[in-house]
Amino acid sequence: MSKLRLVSFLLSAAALYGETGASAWLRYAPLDGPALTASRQAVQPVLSVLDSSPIAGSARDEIIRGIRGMLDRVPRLESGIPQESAIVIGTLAELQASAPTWKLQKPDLIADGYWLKTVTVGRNRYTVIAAINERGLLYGSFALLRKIAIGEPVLQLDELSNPYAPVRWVNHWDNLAGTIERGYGGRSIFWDAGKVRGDLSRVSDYGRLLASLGINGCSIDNVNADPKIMSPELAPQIARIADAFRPWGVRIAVSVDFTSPQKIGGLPTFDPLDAKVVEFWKTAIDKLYQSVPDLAGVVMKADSEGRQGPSAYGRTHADAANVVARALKPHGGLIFYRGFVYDNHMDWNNPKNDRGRAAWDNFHDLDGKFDDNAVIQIKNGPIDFQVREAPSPLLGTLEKTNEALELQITQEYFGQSKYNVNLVPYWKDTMDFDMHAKGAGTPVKALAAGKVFHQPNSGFVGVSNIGLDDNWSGNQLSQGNLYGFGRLAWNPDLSSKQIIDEWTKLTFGLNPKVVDTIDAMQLSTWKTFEHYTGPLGLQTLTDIVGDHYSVNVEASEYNGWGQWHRADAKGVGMDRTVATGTGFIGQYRPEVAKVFESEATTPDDLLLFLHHVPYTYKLHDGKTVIQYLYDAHYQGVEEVAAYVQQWKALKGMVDEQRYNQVLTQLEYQHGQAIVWRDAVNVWFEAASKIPDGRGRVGHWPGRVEAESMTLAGYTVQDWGKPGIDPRGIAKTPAPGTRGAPVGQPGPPQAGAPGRGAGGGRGGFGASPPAEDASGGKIVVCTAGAAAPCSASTKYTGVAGTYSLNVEYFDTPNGASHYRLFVGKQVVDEWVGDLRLPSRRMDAGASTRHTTEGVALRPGDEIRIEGKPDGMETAALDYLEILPDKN
Ligand code: GCW
Repeated sequence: MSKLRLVSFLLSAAALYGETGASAWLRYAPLDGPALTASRQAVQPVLSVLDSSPIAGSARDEIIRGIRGMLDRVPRLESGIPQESAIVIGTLAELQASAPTWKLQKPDLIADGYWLKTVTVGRNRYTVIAAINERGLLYGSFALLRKIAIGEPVLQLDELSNPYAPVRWVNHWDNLAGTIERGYGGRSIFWDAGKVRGDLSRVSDYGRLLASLGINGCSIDNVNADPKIMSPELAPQIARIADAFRPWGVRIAVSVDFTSPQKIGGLPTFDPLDAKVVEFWKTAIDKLYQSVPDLAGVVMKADSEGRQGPSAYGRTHADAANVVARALKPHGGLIFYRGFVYDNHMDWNNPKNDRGRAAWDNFHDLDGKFDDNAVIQIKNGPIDFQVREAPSPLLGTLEKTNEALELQITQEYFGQSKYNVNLVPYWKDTMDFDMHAKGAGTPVKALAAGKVFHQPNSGFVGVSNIGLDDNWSGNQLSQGNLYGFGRLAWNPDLSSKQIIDEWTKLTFGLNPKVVDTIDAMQLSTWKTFEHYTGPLGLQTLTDIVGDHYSVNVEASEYNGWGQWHRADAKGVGMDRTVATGTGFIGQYRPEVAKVFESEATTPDDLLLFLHHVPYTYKLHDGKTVIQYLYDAHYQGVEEVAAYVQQWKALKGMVDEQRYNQVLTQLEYQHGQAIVWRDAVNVWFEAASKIPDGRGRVGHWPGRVEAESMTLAGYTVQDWGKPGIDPRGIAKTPAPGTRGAPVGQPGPPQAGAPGRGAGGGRGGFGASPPAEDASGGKIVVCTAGAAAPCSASTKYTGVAGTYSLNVEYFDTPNGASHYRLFVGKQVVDEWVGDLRLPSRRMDAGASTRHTTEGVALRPGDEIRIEGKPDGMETAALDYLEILPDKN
């Protein structure tokens, strides 16, 4: 074995033992078998790079790194056109100059696009990576390496790939302090304690990941912008970030605060039409360009969620965007002005009020009034990245204005970094939706890319999900969402299957069993999540005034945030029809509106997003809405349970470290899916008074409620009766009490988990909803760590081997210690020290610990001992004794 082979053998053995995930999809793991033979035959270990730019330098280094890793060969660098088979990287102009006889021409190639072409001259075969600009060379190099890594043939190439849209950006909601709003992958790679980090090596690594997907822009600070981002002392620091990204062809942008003229400029006003304000923006932007000459532009959130905007002076969003656009124009910069503008103090009693209308109401009249370097950045749905929304009608409305589709890669409403939800099928669903903006055949993707109305500065923006965590995104699987966003931004015509399959192979290798299992799982996770969180367009029934994570059916109601689902005793759903509802449906083009206006033609999965129907309303297959809700939640749980089993079957085929991490994640998700199922189903059964036709809701086999066990030290806490908040059933409340003091939700706190108090029974400070606890009660141990509490029960079933599930509450303010006994024997012990998003004892803190293979005989005493820690009370919800599956 050569030395190099030995090294790579050792490396791959180590890889099977443990990978951190830091290499993400750029692992360049050694190939073997036919894939290795074929690629070695096709790819020459000789490389010549005709272009001398730093970006082409990145391409060169990447090719060397990739071939070394995958093919166990160290490419030899040559210049010009080698007289032997080689990989040749160069722009078309350079290729034509160096190899005129090859006559390489590709008129269709556009900026950033690439052409992989095999040229055969005599016995020499050249693998050519051609482009018309440097970025294209880099993107083409990554594309070639991707093909090799996933085992595609590269012997005879003739592949042109152009980007679908010029704008392929990520936004970061990173605060200058280093926290990240809605970030679940650790702290910011850019910022710390108000400054740019000293060590920006992770920024370079990130630039490489972005470049591998063709992402060409990145905004580096929160859209809830700190005015200090424009302060002169930060400019040279920001320049360091731009320097770290530049070799990867990623240009930076900054999010700016609309009140900067006042807060940073010291002016008495920030009126966009005031001459001094105009001057401020010009000078401030000029200064930024002195430090970052290739700044891509700025992002702006104004008049939204407590941020000030042009309405303060009676000006329009066009006035606001244009004043900055004009300052950017001489430098070629763009402003992304966010379409996410709505009133978060709406009266929830008024059935005509609808947050869903807001983007369109605010912007459609302004079409044509924005400068040509202003882009309206529009979220995919009209509400806010919920599990399923109809596409924002504004996407199909603007004809004379650049627009960009904003997608959220970070899983704010999708279980954050705790659940496995691959968002690619969800995004595809929106992108492929035909808006009929100019007759049939105008899908969202084409509109967003400016193809329909010929807007040149359009495309896709994703709110990124990465931080300093080793694995970037807080868990191994969420990396697939950044990958998927990038691939879709490059080519939204790729299928979900293709994108997920690539990602799986790049991330977990080519073993067919591994690939098939992970592909199938990732393709289905969005629908699974929908099943157990918010089916039929009900959206996510999550704690929208709190952590955006825990189940909390009523948190959306009785407050001004407008994420209402209006479930009451008789029915559920938002009536958004023109005929009787908010009129939202009228914002679509007539062909789409016609389908949505009628319940009968509305697809079932959007029914409750668009209509209010009785619980007994029959879906297209004849099932009632209420029964579907029950069934879907059971189905979701079964699907997650199946993921656990499927993953277990991969033991030994995935490196141990990632195998264990993913298994823990899926098992946790399974427990949470049960919490969601029970809370939602119990709530709807209580509200509708229609029992589950299959008799499952409220009847949980094998469950022993903690409050019914024999308690020593533990005391019972009663969370009340599940069901509709009294505000929801009050027929004629006293004047002035309706919709009133629900605690004015404040603007979102940077880096904070929620939106402050308020809302249904979900706000911080309020007690958790009763349905968050099985049976509405839990037990808590307030005795302190010195005196552990215990809850015991006598087993009365038949003898056999069982799984014991203990449902307990894991809050962030302590690490309680648990022991599980059968008789005198300790059969398991664990510590409640997960870092969960939930900040209090509620459904989000409710956690399941499973002990498998426990032999039980009638009469055995099962005892749970809980030792509290810090503020955590070793609280228990229930014990469940289920026949062992194994
Ligand atoms: O959904 C909301 C998030 C806020 C975010 C806002 C936005 C950056 O909860 O955290 O603020 O969207 O998109 O501006």
